[in-house]
Amino acid sequence: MLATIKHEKLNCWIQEVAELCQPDSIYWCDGTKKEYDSMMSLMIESGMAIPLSKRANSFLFRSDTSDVARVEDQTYISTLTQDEAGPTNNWIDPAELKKIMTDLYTGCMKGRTLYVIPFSMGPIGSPISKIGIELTDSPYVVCNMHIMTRVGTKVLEVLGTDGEYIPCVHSIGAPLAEGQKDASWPCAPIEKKYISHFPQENLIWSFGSGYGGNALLGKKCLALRIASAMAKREGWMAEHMLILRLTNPEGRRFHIAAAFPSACGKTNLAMLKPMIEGWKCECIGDDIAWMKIGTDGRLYAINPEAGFFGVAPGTSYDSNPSAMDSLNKNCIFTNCALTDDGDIWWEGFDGETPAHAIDWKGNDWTPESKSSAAHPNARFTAPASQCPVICPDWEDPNGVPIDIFVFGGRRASVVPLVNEAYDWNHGVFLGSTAASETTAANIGEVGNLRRDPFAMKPFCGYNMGEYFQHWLDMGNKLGEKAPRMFYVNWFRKSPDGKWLWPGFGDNVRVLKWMCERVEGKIDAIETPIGLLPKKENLDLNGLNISNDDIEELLRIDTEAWRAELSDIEKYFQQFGSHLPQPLYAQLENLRNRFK
Ligand code: GTP
Ligand code: SPV
Ligand code: MN
Repeated sequence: MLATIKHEKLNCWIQEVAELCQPDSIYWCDGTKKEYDSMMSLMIESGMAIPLSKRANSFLFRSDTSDVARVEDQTYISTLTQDEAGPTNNWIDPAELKKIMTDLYTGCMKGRTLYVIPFSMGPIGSPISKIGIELTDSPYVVCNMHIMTRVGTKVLEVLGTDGEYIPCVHSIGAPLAEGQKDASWPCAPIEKKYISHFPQENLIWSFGSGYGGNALLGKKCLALRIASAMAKREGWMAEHMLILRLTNPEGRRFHIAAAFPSACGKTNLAMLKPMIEGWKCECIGDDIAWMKIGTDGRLYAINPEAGFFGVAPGTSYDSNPSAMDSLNKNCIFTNCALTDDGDIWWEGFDGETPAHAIDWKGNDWTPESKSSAAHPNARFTAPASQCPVICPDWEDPNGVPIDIFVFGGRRASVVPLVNEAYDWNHGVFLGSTAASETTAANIGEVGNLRRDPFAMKPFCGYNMGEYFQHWLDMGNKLGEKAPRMFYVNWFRKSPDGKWLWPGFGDNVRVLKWMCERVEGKIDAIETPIGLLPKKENLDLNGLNISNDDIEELLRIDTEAWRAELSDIEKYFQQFGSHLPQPLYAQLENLRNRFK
């Protein structure tokens, strides 16, 4: 196949990487099922993949304990100046970083195969889509990329002899000496992991990790960090957002894009099973949205991915039946527990807790064990096409017109269930000040409150202050046709630590309120922080929730908000001259509304 590729630049680059990394062989991926199956067979043979007797063509993997999530502390935006990367990104000078990584890459694929993965983010050939080529020494990555992106020969056909692509280099950083037995999850030690982006040359270099967003480079690296920088230059948007279509009982469709931080509810909302009669929800995407202004002046979104890389723990028929129904076949499970009858299991799974299982580290586990059976960031990789509520238009190259933006996060207190922005700039203020408790999706402490603006803190490929300006600019361009903006918090707790809001399928009640606001059917209460629902306008039919809890969910704690004001002021300071003036004005307005 190599001989048929007449793309000189591509061939030269592959040659260069091969000379540096010194793999035993080079293999071009064609994206076929046959290829997937043979790659999986190799991994079963080596002991890396465990076939699951209960789920057709599905496999369990257990990662190294150092390699279980994204590594934000070792993720770099390497622009010419540090100022261009901004205060929220790690930065190393490009020449210096390339030197460090070139040393690491030298000979790093010895004893392994270099796989060439041509992939498309977005439907192949769509004007919004982008082509990437990932070079990796991990067959696990190849199989995951088959599910998460569109891989194969067709991509090369679109590329032709001089088409543009985003080069993505990936190595697990674990060369094999002759005769050396491979680890069941080879990777480099934590201090040698580097996830590097060179947005000014659209280049990605990843080393040392085989897990998730560190290794499946089409996802966070290309579709968010590199794409966000391209989008800024070219006037479109690349966001950490789910996309869904909600149809009301009259048949009117609303398209909603929502940005919540990692492990804060995008997959669950994207596939929600509405708990109120007559409303229908269809999933378009669960993690990333690429959006462009269409010829009619509205904002259109596509999902650049082809699969779900979803958080496993907590997923059940009770919380997310459509996700569960997507997992019956053709899936990859990573760091889940294995039951004695050959199925996967995790905390929050339906039914009885197994009396015995093998935990994610490969050890015996019983309900008495001190640690969890699945890792909190255990994930499933599932084809989007298997989701029973996938929208028939999910692959429409033109995308769907967005009516509503939702921002949010995990806040045990302060932030109410829902509020609406007064206008676009106020919405940008809400997005830019979003805060959330940290989760297991990143290696590091869990439960610390931090600002995660637009859920993009780990994913913005340039100066966050300039990114805020881009949001303001998009609002100016969209004018009257701009989506309406809302802020939600499903995670408010009572003083004794219980969720106040049932969440999941009941979140449709909040979405219904938003749709009725957009239709102009209902008015709202003006408060200092935004427009809040009148209690009687929230559809709580069939919901067993006390009046006190509803009051608490909608309560504005003035003292807590005053503290928030000074915290936002401090937070804004780090952006210096990059912070757009209108956001200072918004802060001033908020302060005044509390007077
Ligand atoms: P990434 O894939 O990391 O970007 O995450 P995500 O935003 O898609 O997160 P996901 O939907 O997988 O949610 C992860 C966690 O949030 C799980 O533990 C869920 O059980 C929990 N969760 C999701 N929705 C709700 C909700 O409405 N209420 C509550 N209480 N928990 C929720
Ligand atoms: C996230 O952490 O936001 C994810 C998982 O969606 S990963 O692809 O690993 O980044
Ligand atoms: Mn994500």
